[in-house]
Amino acid sequence: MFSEQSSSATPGLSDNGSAVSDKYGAGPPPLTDTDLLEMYRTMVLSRKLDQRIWQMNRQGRAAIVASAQGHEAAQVGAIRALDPERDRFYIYYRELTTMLALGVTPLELLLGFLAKEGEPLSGARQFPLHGAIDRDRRDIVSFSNVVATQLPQAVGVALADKMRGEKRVTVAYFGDGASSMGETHEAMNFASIHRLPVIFFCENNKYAISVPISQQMNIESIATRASAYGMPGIEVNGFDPVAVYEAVGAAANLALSGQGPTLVEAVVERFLPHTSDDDDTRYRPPEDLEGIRDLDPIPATEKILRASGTLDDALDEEIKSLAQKIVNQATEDAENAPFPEPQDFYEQVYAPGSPGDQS
Ligand SMILES: Cc1ncc(C[n+]2csc(CCOP(=O)(O)OP(=O)(O)O)c2C)c(N)n1
Repeated sequence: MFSEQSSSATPGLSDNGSAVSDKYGAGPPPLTDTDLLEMYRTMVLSRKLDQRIWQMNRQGRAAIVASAQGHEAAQVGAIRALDPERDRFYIYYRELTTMLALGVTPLELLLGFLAKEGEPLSGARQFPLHGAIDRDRRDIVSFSNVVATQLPQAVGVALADKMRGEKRVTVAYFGDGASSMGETHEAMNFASIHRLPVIFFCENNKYAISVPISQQMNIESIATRASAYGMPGIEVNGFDPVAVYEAVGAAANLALSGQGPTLVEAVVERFLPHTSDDDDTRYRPPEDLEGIRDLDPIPATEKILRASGTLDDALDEEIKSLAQKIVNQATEDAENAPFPEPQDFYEQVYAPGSPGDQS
């Protein structure tokens, strides 16, 4: 539970979080109030950016959006436990907060949604958040929209890291729907056999587009599958950024100390439809949507920060208006940016000199 009454030294640390450290040994260092405040800033920025992109979609300016609203705490908590410069991130399309937490700017993200030049993942030639950012900055990869393909890719790169003796964690992000794919089985099985430094980070929002989790699996918790592969499985409340930090931190310690992969399941809610292209009221019964916003991790984190005296009205107002200002400026800059040159279309598609190369 996301509980302010926790007896833990860390405000808001959930029972889940403590249990993880007890069970899996050394967890990450305790978060300070300042850490949590910084995570809150990222969550607020992500929400405002997400709202803006959604609005631009409705205005016909952004072609498609897969919203991260409801996933912010899970994504920010996970990155906090990792090292953006050391680790590798095999994301999927719903990782807006992850991207911000990794240092990708709101402008760079908006350039992707508006298909403008300068977008760092694919030069704006792909679905938003698809492509790759290379090691010079961050190792962020999302080669394909085909669900679950990123899992075996992440495992392959983790195998390479292990063979080269490089100490890095590779995180494979995926949803509950992707957990039903054959690739997920293959990736987890292989990673466990070879004790690869991988974190399988499942954001379970209980829907794969219109398919509810009850029609995907006959189990309560995706994390329980881990034992069948011989690896730890941790289920955390994905609305609690501290619990997610604890779980991913414990998993990262296992990976870095040669003890192999972990499956972390962050249970969240999808506040909006799957993407801007569907209407969730057509397939989610009203009682299913009712009250989910009451669980919103942003006001919940705000409450904890206020209770610890870290946040007051003035600072909260400053954080929210700064985030809005950043988003407004990024929107203006992205709208003023040019579209890519048509002749660049084949760049980064074919290897230079290969038969398909037309650059
Ligand atoms: C192999 C494959 N099948 C179907 C699709 C269409 N599709 C795109 S996203 C998606 C749902 C994925 O749901 P989930 O993994 O739970 O992630 P979420 O979008 O809920 O975060 C589907 C079926 C696809 N991209 N690839």
